[in-house]
Amino acid sequence: MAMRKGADVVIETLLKEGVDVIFGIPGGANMEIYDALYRINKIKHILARHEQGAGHMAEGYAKASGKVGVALATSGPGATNLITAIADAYMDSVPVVFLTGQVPTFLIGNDAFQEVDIVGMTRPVTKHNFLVKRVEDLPLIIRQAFYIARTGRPGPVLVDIPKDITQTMTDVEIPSDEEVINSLPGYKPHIEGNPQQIKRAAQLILEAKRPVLYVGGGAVAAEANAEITELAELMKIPVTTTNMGKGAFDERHPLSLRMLGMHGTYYANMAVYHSDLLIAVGSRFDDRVTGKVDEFAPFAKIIHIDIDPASISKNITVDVPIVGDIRSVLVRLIEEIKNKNSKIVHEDERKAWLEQIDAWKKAYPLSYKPSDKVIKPQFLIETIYDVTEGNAIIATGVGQHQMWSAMFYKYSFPRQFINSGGLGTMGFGLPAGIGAKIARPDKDVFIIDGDGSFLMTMQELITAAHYNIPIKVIILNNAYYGMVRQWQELFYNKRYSEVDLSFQPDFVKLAEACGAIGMRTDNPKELKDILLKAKNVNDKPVLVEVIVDREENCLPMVPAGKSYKDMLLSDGKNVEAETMYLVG
Ligand SMILES: Cc1ncc(C[n+]2csc(CCOP(=O)(O)OP(=O)(O)O)c2C)c(N)n1
Repeated sequence: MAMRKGADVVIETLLKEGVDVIFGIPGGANMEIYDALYRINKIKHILARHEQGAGHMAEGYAKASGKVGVALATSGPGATNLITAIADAYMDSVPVVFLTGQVPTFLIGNDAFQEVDIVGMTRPVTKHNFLVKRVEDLPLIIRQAFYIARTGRPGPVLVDIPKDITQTMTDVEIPSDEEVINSLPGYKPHIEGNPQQIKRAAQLILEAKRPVLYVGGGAVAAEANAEITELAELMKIPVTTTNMGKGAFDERHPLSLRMLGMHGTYYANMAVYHSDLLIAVGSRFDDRVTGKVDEFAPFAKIIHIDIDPASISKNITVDVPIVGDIRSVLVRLIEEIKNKNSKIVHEDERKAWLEQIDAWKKAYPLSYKPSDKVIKPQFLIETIYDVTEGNAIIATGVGQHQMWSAMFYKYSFPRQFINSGGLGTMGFGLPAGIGAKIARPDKDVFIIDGDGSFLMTMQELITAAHYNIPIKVIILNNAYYGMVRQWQELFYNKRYSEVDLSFQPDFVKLAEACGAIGMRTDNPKELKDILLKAKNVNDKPVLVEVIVDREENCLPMVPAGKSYKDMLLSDGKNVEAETMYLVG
């Protein structure tokens, strides 16, 4: 191998990994890498306007494509600015490699200019992290980082690279796939599930009277949507997905219960509450899903299929744990069921179960009070659904707008709904949507953002305009930190403490100042036309500010830590679950 700088090795290794785009910001400690990027000129670089934005762009790219995203920052403040995105990727199991510059090795620990211990700081929020100490280790470490990020339960991996390492000349070779795998003897994600447990699961599924499939983000990561649909149809099992699992099962399918949990549908929550068998697939029993754990699926046996052994029985004790790749386990499970002639033992009870679910769907669909005077947020989401014919990728910030986007847009394919589920990061939507559009230029990308969330990373609109990325940013403007206001209304007797955002920038002028197109409406009658106009712009970003009903609440809702029985419905009523159905 020829002699070249460590920085060139970084780029060569990224090329070997198939990286076609990097999101980042340069600085003193990563300047050699930027110089190599310039000289080798084979990887597109998107210059973010804040490292947090670069990190979320890499996440959005990874979430939309299934490939590993890459973000690059300098040492010190560049690296600390990435931390929110790193934590976000960790909570949502997003495969991203974060590369940070570091002060030269001989200055580490000396309080050098722009020095922070980013490896120490990110240890709790990375799947793994590395400090490169010798230039010879550089390509192997970067390749290990990619391998760890995308295999097993995916997640963020950080590689901290001191400046002198990027300057040192080396003839190190880029290691092969085999060398990478052999260099990590302690890291062997399970692929095949245990055959005995799969047999038990098949038997339980055939014998169940009231089964429910509860599908999470792991199913999206494993690209198991076809197998989930096959299992659901074969065994006539209703399917509910988590926020992260959206798109793993078509929400327009008659067996879909849509989302469960805090802002889930009435019928999903009732079905889980009354089920006698819950088949959890790539889901982690998050507290936003379970509410009060003792009252979550209290009558059900639980099967849990997951690639991550650490998530089994972490929050809820399960009866049949199956650790393995979700798609491979489901293929085996379906085979096993077919071997048993797919004979459902309690046909009549199953039929009654599906009828009961249909009755719940009819009695309490997702609903709101329409208006022709003011734009209802739910109507906004429905209109976006209409205008995009259900085909757009939707990215959101965090708050009411995120939950309305989860409820009133129907998702039919994996990687369609991109939002911050685990960390709940305001400011995620705009940069993640930019990353998603770069990953999927063939798709319309609508970013549905809250006014509050948008303000947290709004400078990335400049990035979108700089590269003529035709994203559609729809700001649902209620001039509040709406979700917090809703909690204050419901649980703090309307004491609205510090949630008023009515002192605002002029969003239309702001968009124009950033190089985007700006539009605004508060009129339900012109909403559709304005959204269509935005959809048809192909050469630059568009921002549409939509003034909505200010104090609309996002319902139904299970209050935090409560059970499904305490669900608040959109008509203001409470539910008494036991009275709705006789568990027999
Ligand atoms: C970075 C960050 N800070 C604070 C919060 C707490 N928080 C959750 S929702 C919310 C309000 C969101 O307001 P907005 O983006 O305007 O959306 P809306 O709820 O009005 O739709 C806040 C402050 C958070 N999730 N993330």
